[in-house]
Amino acid sequence: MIERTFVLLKPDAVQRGLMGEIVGRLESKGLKPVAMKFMRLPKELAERHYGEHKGKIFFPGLIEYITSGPVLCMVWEGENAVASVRAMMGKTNPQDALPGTIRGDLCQQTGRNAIHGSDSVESARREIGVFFNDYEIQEWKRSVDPWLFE
Ligand code: D4T
Repeated sequence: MIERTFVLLKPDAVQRGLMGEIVGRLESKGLKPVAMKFMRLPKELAERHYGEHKGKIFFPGLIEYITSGPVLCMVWEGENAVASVRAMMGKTNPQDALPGTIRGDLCQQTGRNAIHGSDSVESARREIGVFFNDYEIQEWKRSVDPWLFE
């Protein structure tokens, strides 16, 4: 099933110069970028995005970190894109993330885990709606698609 997922490269990924590496992995997988935006998250947006964690001990630090510098917000499309990107990211705690995953290969701690990806098709739809207007999402044909999709 072709799906879309919302992906956000966190301030640590930007500061560490890992945007190219991570975007490269998603491209190499054959996922198609349909939206990208480099921005600094306003506090309200960050708090809304992580609303489910409000009240937890790590919430204030999480909001401070995620709003501390620019992030790269993206929408990627492909076969089973939500689960596919989650698998490529690896477990939330980089110490539990397997080698070969983004967090397993590139990160040290949960509080600096480089990437967010939607955890369900439903949250992908919600997050894409929060971060992007319709005109910022590109429907485009890619000439290699017949070599990725039969
Ligand atoms: P995100 O949402 O950033 O893609 O992460 P995950 O989906 O993999 O994990 P999550 O929602 O459980 O955590 C959200 C965010 O909070 C940070 N965090 C989490 C933290 O700093 N300390 C913690 O103990 C936990 C559980 C990291 C990711």
